[in-house]
Amino acid sequence: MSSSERIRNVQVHRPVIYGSQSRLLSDAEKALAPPGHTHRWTVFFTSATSPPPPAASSSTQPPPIDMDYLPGGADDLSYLVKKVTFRLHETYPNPNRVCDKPPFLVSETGWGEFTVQVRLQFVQESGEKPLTLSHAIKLHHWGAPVEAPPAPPAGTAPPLREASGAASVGPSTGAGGGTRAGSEAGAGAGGVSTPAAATTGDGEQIKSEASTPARNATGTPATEGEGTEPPKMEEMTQPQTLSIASKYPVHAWQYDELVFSDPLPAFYTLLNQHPRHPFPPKTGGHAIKGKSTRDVTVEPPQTPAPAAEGSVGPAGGNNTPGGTVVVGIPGELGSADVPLEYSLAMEKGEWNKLDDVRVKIVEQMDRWRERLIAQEKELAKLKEEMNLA
Ligand code: SLL
Repeated sequence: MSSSERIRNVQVHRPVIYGSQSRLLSDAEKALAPPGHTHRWTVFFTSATSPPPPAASSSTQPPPIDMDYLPGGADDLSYLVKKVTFRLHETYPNPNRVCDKPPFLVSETGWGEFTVQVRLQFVQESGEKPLTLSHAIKLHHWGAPVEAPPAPPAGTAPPLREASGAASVGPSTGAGGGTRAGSEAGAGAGGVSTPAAATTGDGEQIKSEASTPARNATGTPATEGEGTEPPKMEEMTQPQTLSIASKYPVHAWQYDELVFSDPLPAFYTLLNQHPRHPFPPKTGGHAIKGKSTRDVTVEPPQTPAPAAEGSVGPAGGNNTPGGTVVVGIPGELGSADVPLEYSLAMEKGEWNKLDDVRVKIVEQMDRWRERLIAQEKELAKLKEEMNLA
């Protein structure tokens, strides 16, 4: 086989994460930032597996929240990715930011949301065309804001009651406790979505952001299109009541897979020399472990919370023995529910969801088939009657 001849019918997948993380600026940061800037955001592209969490400390205190935590990165993708260019909004100086080695990220301050183009260029020997991903940077949490209760005495944190009931807060990362028996075998790689890629005229592939499972399904991205103008001075000087959620980082990232079809032999060898790190079996609680300070205890809803089952992750719903339901940030349908790290359990959960849908489709087809048979019988009967008449 010549070195330029592609290996047919072979596909190699490499799981990645791309998206953004953002948070409010502290007062000290605001003083140093350009006028009107309210947030720090980081847009990034990385391998999907997170490195193992640091060894647990002997302290009984939960680890402090890492306000700038980014997931993934266990695999160094530089064997594969030569360059990542982030195309920012034109209000930024030099909007084309090039990273020619990991970490592939841009961190900036600003006041408004916009969509960033993430252009991946692969190593020469791959023979792969550049791929442009698109990501909408999020600065604001989703869901109805929950106002902070009056400040508790120092050192205490009263339980919060959530307006809409905790049941609705469960993310559909679809993993963990909700996985079903008997479907173990199906939970292989590739059981997760592989968004379609389109090709532009010049042959470059453009991928639009795939619809993300839970995040887009619940809540409204209420602030889309907001922030077309910098905040006015009087708004900035007005003391504002901040919702609890607004004090936490906004996570807007997604799992995806780079899929290389019919690779060149040299590239195939290269890919095989760099296998991916597998996901941990379960989300190990990276920056935030178990019932951390980020979790808020709310009273259980009237009816059992179906969404609390089958979800994991630091911000996922979790039934605790005492009957309380631990959820993510109240008022947060969406951004707080994005898992901080991906696991095999989540992959399995996604697989189960697909499997459930397959079963439903087959049932639907059976129903339609029965209807068709009945109607064909009816038609035959009517025809016969006509012939007799
Ligand atoms: C829009 N969503 O579509 C807006 C654009 C631009 C954000 C938001 C910082 C730039 C600067 C910044 O936050 N730009 O320093 O002014 O029109």
